[in-house]
Amino acid sequence: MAYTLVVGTRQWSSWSLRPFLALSATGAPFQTVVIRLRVRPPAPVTTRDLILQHSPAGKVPVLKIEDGGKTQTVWDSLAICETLAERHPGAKLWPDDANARARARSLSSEMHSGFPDVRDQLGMEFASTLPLPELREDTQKQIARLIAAWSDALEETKGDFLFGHFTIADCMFAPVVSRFETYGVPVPPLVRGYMDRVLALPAMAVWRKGAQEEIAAGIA
Ligand SMILES: N[C@@H](CCC(=O)N[C@@H](CS)C(=O)NCC(=O)O)C(=O)O
Repeated sequence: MAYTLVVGTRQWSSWSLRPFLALSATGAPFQTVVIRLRVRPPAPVTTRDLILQHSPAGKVPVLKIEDGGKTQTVWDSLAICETLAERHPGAKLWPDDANARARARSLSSEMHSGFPDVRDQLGMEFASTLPLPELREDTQKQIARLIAAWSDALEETKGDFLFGHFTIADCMFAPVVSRFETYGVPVPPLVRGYMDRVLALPAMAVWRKGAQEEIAAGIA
């Protein structure tokens, strides 16, 4: 059995970071294939051309699972995380408690389908520090919701991560942690502590090194 995770430019690909963290948390060995984002026509080979070689959906991340001579392709960040949780129960990628698991799934789905203004105004620039732009009212409301959601979970579980130990909910929010760090979004101490623990994860350091290399190579 072998895993290959196809991701986008690490400086920018917030969706790719999520399953990268989940896969890293399983402890399973895997290979990472990086596709350069934002290569558009008239380039002879575009980002889209390259992604279509891996998935008909035309988006990264994509997980390829080679098992017994067959290759299973899984695409979309949350579907990949769910698949990893099923395949690696020992990694406890979801909380054990059914109520906590339902909350973790709700928060993960809320992130997956929401916060459009935060994503638009505070684009992920993983290894950079940038000035905070003037925030629209909707962006401010979404930031307040993120801080409230994280604070509620941290107060309830009193753990290092949203549901005590590291779960898919933390993977789903890690790109937002990165955005808050990049743009210096003001946060209360409880959230600051959470952000520091996410930023200090070994897998985040691996991702950061990749993003720094992309910047140095002039491709991000
Ligand atoms: N809902 C998808 C979103 C994936 C997505 O939008 N990925 C972007 C990169 S972060 C992409 O592949 N863009 C294709 C392109 O730039 O051509 C997921 O959760 O995986």
